[in-house]
Amino acid sequence: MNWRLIFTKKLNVGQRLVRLHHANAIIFTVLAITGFLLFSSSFRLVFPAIRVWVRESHVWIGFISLLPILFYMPKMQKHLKTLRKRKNHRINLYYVLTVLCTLILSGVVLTYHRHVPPLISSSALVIHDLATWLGVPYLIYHSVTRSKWFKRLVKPVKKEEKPLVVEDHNPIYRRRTFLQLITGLIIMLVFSPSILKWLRTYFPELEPKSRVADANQFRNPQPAGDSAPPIGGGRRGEFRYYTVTEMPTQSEENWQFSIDGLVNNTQSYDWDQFLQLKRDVQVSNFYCVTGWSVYDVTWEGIPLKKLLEDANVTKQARFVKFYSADGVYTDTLTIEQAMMDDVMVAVLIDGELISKKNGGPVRLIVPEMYAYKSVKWLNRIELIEEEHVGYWEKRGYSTDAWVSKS
Ligand SMILES: Nc1nc2c(c(=O)[nH]1)N[C@H]1C(S)=C(S)[C@@H](COP(=O)(O)O)O[C@H]1N2
Ligand SMILES: [Mo]
Repeated sequence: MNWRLIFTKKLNVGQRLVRLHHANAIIFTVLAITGFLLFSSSFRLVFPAIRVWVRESHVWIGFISLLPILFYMPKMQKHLKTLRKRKNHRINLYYVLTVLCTLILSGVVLTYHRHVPPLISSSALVIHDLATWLGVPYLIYHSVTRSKWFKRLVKPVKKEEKPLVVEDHNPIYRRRTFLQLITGLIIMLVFSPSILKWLRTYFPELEPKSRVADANQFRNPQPAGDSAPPIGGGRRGEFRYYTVTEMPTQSEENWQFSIDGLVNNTQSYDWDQFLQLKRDVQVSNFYCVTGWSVYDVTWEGIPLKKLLEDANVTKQARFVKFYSADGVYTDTLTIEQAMMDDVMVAVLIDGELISKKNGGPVRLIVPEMYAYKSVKWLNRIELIEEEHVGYWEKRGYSTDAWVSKS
């Protein structure tokens, strides 16, 4: 296609609509692909280094996708007139426009999610996902069944074309309906695993039983009175389970937790010793920088402050580095941040052991910062002098992880 033609005056409305339509189709294909990469957990595993770059591109192209729609707006009246007698085409048009506008609006909120309350960004993410899974398969179906090669497949082009007769028993129509059905089925098949994965974040019951049963076989300690329901519990929202490696398998026998580096008393605990440490309960919110949040989560664990006091940190230490049993993920806090009262080395959620996919048996919780600070499968804390740059920070996430309180 020739992009310049979109802007020239010589075209009539019909031709312009076709050009806008093509521009839109290309832009949304790129958005669908980049969006899918951002959603995909395999992408998180295999290409973490370009994740932030893909997100930036998705955002920019998202803004560009506004242009064809803005150009279209003045022509909409005329377009609708041409569709006066074609109800299906009109419904199609309204549907497509609704999907596009919903995606763009929720996308803008997500782009600036650090400036809006978390409740709004969580809703925007749900809406963005919903519009994606309800809209994108349809948009693809629409593009395929309206494309030239599909039409050629239905009705091979011949020299002397006769006008189509609109009758149900016309073989061309039957063939078209059949091919449309097949196309629809193929698209649904391709999309269903992702849609199912998305639905599972909201309906954990959909998870196959074998995966719900937690592989982590640690002994459940006695929860504090206000940790388990009915006093504890009551969190709102769902976790999306993230990992950048295979989830590490840990067992009670070989589990080790250590605090070392610039401390006077290097500490090392096995599971029994770790459960002897005095635990607190806190209810806090959990914010992921991609826009989702879980509210009022009841965690029970050892305040980090307490562990650091036991280890007796030396004057030289300026940063606290956290290691994961996955062997790859790390992050850091300054000593001052690490000493905040609500930073917790958590062992229980709602009075039960934290599940493996949720980062158990032991994970860090830093409620006032985005959750990329909350290292899962935490097994080592090292006190250091020079700043360490964490896993995601190295790959483009902001070193300022504070959640704005506005
Ligand atoms: N070891 C490890 N810790 C991690 C991550 C990870 O991939 N690996 N992801 C971080 C991010 S970005 C978030 S949002 C939370 C997600 O926690 P959840 O998987 O329990 O929902 O864990 C954080 N801690
Ligand atoms: Mo995150």
